[in-house]
Parts: sequence; C-alpha cells; structure tokens
Amino acid sequence: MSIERTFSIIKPDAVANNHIGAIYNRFESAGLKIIASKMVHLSKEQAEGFYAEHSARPFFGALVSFMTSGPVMVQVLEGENAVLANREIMGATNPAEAARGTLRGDYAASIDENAVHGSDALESAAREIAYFFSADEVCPRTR
Ligand code: IDP
Repeated sequence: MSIERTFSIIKPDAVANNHIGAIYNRFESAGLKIIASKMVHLSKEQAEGFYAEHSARPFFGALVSFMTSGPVMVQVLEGENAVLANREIMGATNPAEAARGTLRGDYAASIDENAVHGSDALESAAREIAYFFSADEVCPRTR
C-alpha cells in the first residue's frame, strides 16, 4: 500500500444537480482525505488546456462546451492507492456501463455529462494537481 494523491473534478452537471456533498461523502467514506478544494468556473482556455490530449477527438468541442457550462469543484484526494481507489469510486467513463453504487452509475446521465473526472495515473495526477492548485493551497492533515 502506498499513500498517493489524485486529482478530481465534480463536473458542471453534478454541481448543478446539488451532488457536491453526496460525492464528498463517497470520497470520505472510502477513506480518501480531501486535502485541497475549490469551486471554479473554467474558461474555454482552461478547459482546452486541461483536456489537450483529447484535442483531436470528435467530442472535444462538446467536452469543452460542457466543462465551461457552469462551475465545477476541483479537489485533491489523498489516501492509500488514491488514483485507483478514486477510479473505482467513479465507475466507468460511460454511465451506461457504470455499476450502481459508483458515482457515474448513480449521478451521471450520459458519456457527454458524466459527473466526475479523476486522474488515471500518478503522473497525470501530479500534472493535473499542479494545473489547478499552488503548493500552498494543498493542506495535508497534521492530526
Ligand atoms: P475518463 O474521464 O473516464 O478518464 P477519458 O477517456 O479520459 O475518460 O475521456 C475524458 C472525458 O471525455 C470523459 O470523461 C467524457 O466526458 C469525454 N468522453 C470520452 N469519450 C467520449 C465519447 O466517446 N463521447 C463523448 N464524450 C466522451
């Protein structure tokens, strides 16, 4: 077991549907600690930069439009095997394939609007955390 940090977004659909608290409860119930958190309304440039690896995909324009359609919550989660643990809490990318009891299975309507983002590897987690948070905004537990 290793203590990891991962990056998470509660996307505009889940924020609009008032699911912030329920989703934070899932993270904390699973033993993940929220060590940084803020609400942001992404600019087009921020969303395009964050999803740059998907810029050639046919859904890129729709993805950027959705991610800028309303505020999001961004957070850093810390815990044992946090990257994989969060991906399991989230469920499959396509909510139609996501198990009940996962965030996408319970709160997402479609692959275009799928409630949450979570880093897929430690390397992307470090990059994504730095994209949104300065070092002094990350607050590991001291007790
Ligand atoms: P992930 O969010 O589960 O890591 P990725 O493949 O990295 O999935 O895709 C990033 C985001 O792009 C997805 O969460 C989803 O919002 C969107 N996306 C991925 N594939 C499709 C698609 O085939 N149609 C529409 N949107 C998609």
